[in-house]
Amino acid sequence: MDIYKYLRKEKLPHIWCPGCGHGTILNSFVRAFDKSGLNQDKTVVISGIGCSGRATGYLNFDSLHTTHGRAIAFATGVKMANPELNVIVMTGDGDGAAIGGNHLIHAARRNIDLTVILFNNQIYGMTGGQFSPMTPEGANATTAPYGNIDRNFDLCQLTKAAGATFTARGATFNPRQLTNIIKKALLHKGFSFVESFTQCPVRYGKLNQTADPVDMLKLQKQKTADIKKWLQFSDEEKEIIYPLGVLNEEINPENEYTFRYQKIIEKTLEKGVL
Ligand SMILES: Cc1ncc(C[n+]2csc(CCOP(=O)(O)OP(=O)(O)O)c2C)c(N)n1
Repeated sequence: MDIYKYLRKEKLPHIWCPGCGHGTILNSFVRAFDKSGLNQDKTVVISGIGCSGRATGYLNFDSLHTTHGRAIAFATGVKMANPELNVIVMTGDGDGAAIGGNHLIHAARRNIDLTVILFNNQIYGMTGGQFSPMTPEGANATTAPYGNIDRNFDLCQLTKAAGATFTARGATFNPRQLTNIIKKALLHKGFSFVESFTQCPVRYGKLNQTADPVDMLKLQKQKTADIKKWLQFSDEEKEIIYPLGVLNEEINPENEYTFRYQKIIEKTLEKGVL
């Protein structure tokens, strides 16, 4: 596979710190896209602001690098204007779950055909390590030097409850699984949400005694389990271990937002309103 077909070589080297996992997600995305058979010229990648937001700058697709927390709002506009396009959002846990959390739940509620890939490094990386809604309880951040007291979200459960018809979780320690998950999400008709754990040794790790990226990958492995195995766990184990894999998939393309909107357009045309 020619990976450079999908990358803007002139934008490299990237800005990500040594040991950062964001490049692994980008790599998994490119491989997933290649396997999906989707048309690169009919695909738009959209991001907000953050280290994760830089991903779209490195991708050789039509792209929009938008404002912090608003990638899904822009993506909704693009998809509504041209439902033929494959519209993909790349966002961070701050961008997508804090300032942009509102857009995330409403896009899921509408079941609009977007694929959202959320780079969860459990912190605001770009701005220096403030805690995000995904910083674990008890973990340190520059704005929580004595430990974070907030509980964090389960983003897959949140988006599923809001109406997402595809939710999945992956992690950078297992890029092969992540690639498979992203490919399935890309091909899903409806709102698909993929959360990927990614290590941030510089902003998160240094404050939490895990500055070595390899140790962070080992920790990811310890704190996660494949969904098939996870389902056998006790309730106590399920509280502390995250399931990986496709967690929810409902196939009903007629329930998709732009499909339903098209029906309204047709109805008004029939009645001669337009
Ligand atoms: C409206 C607005 N508020 C705040 C900021 C500052 N800001 C830029 S990136 C960012 C957080 C990024 O964290 P995350 O989305 O988790 O991405 P990461 O950098 O960790 O990949 C913040 C608060 C901004 N650019 N715009």
